[in-house]
Amino acid sequence: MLTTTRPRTKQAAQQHSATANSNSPASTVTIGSYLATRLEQIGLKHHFAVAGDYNLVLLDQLLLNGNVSQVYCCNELNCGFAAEGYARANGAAACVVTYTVGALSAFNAIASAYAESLPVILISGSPNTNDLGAGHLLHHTLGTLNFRYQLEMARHITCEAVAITHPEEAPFLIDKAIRAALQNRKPVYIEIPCNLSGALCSAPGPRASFLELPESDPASLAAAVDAASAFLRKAVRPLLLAGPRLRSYGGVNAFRELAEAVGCGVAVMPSAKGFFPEEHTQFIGLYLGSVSSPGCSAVVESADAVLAAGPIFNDYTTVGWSSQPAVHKTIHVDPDRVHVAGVTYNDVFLREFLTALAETAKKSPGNPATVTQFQRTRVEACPPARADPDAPLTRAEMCRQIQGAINGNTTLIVETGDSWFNGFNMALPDGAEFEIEMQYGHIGWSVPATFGYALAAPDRRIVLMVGDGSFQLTAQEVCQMVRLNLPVMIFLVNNRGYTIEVEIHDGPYNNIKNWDYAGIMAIFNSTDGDGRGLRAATGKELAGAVQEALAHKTGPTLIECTIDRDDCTKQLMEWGSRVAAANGRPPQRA
Ligand SMILES: Cc1ncc(C[n+]2csc(CCOP(=O)(O)OP(=O)(O)O)c2C)c(N)n1
Ligand SMILES: [Mg+2]
Repeated sequence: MLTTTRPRTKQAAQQHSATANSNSPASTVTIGSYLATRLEQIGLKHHFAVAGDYNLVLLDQLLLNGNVSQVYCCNELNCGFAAEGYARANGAAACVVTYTVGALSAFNAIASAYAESLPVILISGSPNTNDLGAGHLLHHTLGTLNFRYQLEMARHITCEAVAITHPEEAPFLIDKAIRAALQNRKPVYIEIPCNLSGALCSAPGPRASFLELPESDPASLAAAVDAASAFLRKAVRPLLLAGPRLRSYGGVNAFRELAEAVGCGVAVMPSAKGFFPEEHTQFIGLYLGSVSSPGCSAVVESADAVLAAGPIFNDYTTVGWSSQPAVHKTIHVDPDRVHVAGVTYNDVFLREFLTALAETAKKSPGNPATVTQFQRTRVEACPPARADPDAPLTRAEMCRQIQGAINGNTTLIVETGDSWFNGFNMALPDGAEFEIEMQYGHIGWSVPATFGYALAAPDRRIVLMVGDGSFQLTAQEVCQMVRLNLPVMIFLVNNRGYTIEVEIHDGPYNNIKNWDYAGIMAIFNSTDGDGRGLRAATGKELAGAVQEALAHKTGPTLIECTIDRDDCTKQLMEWGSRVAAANGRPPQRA
């Protein structure tokens, strides 16, 4: 018997009944085609893939859908990160890999999507159902008769993991997983046996209710809003702090509305840079404890009420636990609950809470005390001086020139390393976006993630800053930018090592083999590519390279910027020493 998927909401029920009529009597499609339709319906124009015999029929089925292009990656780690980057620009993403040898590599990137709250759908081909329970040993496995381990491992790094074992249950399981990803803003896992991708199941409706976020408990929401608004009203110096989860949980616009209703100063956490316009009159800077942007930390730390929306306070963002707003001064808004001065309101969802609080705040007069305080004490940043064009390139001159390439249509992507701090110091004009993977912090993330992001945002100017050490992990994926003619600008910072690690704790392990990074582009181009690899060892060379990169539209341009090994930001030096101190705390006695 074929089942049809059952809608859960009124809106979906209407759509479903329209579908049921148009498709009746129960029409059928292959499981692969069902999945392709669902991917299309949730707004994907691409999915990422690496082929393997357990997924080949599935890839064939997905190819039949002309509205979702199949995009290939060099390996499954990169494939997962490409999807992670795509989800940042597009809201969701999918990647398809083969069993174990592929999936276990992809898991690292899927864990990143979990940490960064991005709905990435990982689809893995798996063994033929006839082999399960038949005592057959299979390739690409552990060489045991256990074929459940991959599903069990996936459960730890996804919010839903399903394995299809019969065509009849495929529509239900696929929908269940996709709905979970979109509602929780976390990755999910779908396992499809190689002999089922082409098997028939019931046809999908025109659109399921995937995008509906869960609703808050009304009483809990009202109580949280009452408590938070009283807390903000009685504050002498209220302040808003944007956190990294704000975007994933749909709160960016509501946050701005709330900020404008309260009229107070607004700071952003590092991973929330760009979530509030930097040119806004209420913007007071990037808050990162003692290495915040100028004038910001004094205002944040002297505020008597801080509403932190979707924050992540970890050892890095608190600068080795040296700066975390005190609980009694804080309204802490999590994706699914709110804490007001330590009192928790459950089942209150971020976007609804911020929207309702903004409505309430509009009824009271604003309190601009923290904006005034910031303006009184701020030191006008003087534009960095242009270096002697023939002098050896410095980090400061490199950043000055990269800043010049950033406009309102730019997305600046920064890799783990001193590129984080260089990125924090960049000014974002209105419309510019900023991407960072600071919770997971996997070096090498940025190259495939930039590839994925660039595919999803073809009209934006994509600028990547990546260190030499990070680049060496995932460099191959630049070839996919060449293959698809993506005009990404890559600033490869060659400081001959793991400088961020040098500042935390130095040793011989922080030295790396030098590469001819600019020369690598010729290898990726081979006979048919149009990537450019340029070298800049002086300001003059960099200026010429930037001009060439801006004009080059038929492929990526990698500019290898050579700077001194110790030429790093002062913020990295201080942050590094504090993180080292936190890492080095001796074990506590009971
Ligand atoms: C997968 C992974 N392995 C190791 C690390 C530890 N780690 C963090 S930053 C870093 C070095 C980054 O060096 P580079 O990209 O050259 O940046 P720089 O600070 O030199 O600008 C390392 C090894 C990590 N974050 N992720
Ligand atoms: Mg380096």
